Amino acid sequence: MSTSAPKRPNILFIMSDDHASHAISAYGSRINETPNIDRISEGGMRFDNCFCTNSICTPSRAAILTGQYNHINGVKTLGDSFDGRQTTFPKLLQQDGYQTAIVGKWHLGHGGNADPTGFDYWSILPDQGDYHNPVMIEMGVSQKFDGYVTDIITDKSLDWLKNRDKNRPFMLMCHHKAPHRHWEPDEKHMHLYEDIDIPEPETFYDDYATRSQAAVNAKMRIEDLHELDTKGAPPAGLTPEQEKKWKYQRYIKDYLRCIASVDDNVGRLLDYLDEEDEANDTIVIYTSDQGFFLGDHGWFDKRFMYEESLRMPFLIRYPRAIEAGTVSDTMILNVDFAPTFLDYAGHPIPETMQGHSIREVLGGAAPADWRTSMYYRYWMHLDGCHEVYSHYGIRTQQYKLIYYYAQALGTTDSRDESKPPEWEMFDLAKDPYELNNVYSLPEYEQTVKALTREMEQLMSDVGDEPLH
Ligand SMILES: [Ca+2]
Repeated sequence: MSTSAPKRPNILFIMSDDHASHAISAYGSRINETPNIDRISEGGMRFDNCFCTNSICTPSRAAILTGQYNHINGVKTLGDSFDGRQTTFPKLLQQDGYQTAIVGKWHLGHGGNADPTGFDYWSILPDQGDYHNPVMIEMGVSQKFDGYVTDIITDKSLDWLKNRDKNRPFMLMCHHKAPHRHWEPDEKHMHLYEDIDIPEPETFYDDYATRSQAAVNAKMRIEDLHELDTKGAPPAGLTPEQEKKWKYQRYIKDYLRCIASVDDNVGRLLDYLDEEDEANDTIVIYTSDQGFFLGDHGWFDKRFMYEESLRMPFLIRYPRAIEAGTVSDTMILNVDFAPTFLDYAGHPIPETMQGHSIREVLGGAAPADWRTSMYYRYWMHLDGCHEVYSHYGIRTQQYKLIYYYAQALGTTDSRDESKPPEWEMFDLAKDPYELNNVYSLPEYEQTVKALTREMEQLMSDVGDEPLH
């Protein structure tokens, strides 16, 4: 046995876009199978409480790169470009001799300071990119590629891996566009699920009784899916309920078909690590930039602090340090990823990063002072598309408190005094589907007060401010 210091691990960071954990069989999906993604959890650890700090694409990606909340890294909304001059974990790994690359979805702007920094190689989709025959911007040069985007991203990832310097560790971000709207499957999976009905979720007929106007008025109901989403108009003569059911089947089947391709391609990367005998020395992660509503609460999309949108899948394998087949309910956040990577690479974690390394959690036990609650904030008030209200909130192990503060239009940090703010609170132990808002019930009065204080403390800890 070698007595030399252990090698610094490779990092293979696979992330998809809008893939909810309840569409992964390792998480007990009722609607699909993901055998290759499951290989990561079978060989490592599954996290059941990994949450994003703002459930929307671009901001979550900025939080992941910087280890900071969005009011610090400057990317609060989809419209904000990322300033690549900031400290990011790829930059620090590159300085330490890691070979670094990103292939696929970037979605943090491009050109000028928004181009990826800290990567030896980058090949990204412009903005959302296309599913079929996508253009990719490779080290600043745009080129169109024939084929299906999930295959192409994997091909390019494998090409880069095969041509790397095998004497130095690598950090590769393989970031898929799929299964983002408009859910366009490839030929191979086009007919999957054709002859079956996908089960509807428990909360498919949520009537939003007891809840905020924010929930009532959100435009992300299954009924709001349009023809581009459902790849055609519903048949004539359906009742409203029949039409909702029809739209759900069209939506969810294409969503799951896109995931089937992601799963196949995850398998290709894992096979490569096995063939190269690199699996033991490589940290492999599968996650998504946030969760997604799969008909839950009658919705598609994300943004809300409700569980299906807040929760990120997070599966991690590293045979040298993580026991195979383990599950953790420790609360981890997207801002923890960057410090974790740096920790494993032996790089000091900058004071400016707000997340915490999960290395001890992966070793089997969370530190005694590990967080038991988390702070969340969504800024895209009435975006003209999904019309979700801005909100912030706290989630503890048992409760969730959400404050829809009636943001003034055209601002990101002030209230419209003419509009009433709204509160929601859920007792997750009694109401895991978040159907019953208990904020105004007398028996929860003391809990509401305590949660409000704790939320304001968390806000203050991360450098954000309450809006009264
Ligand atoms: Ca996303």
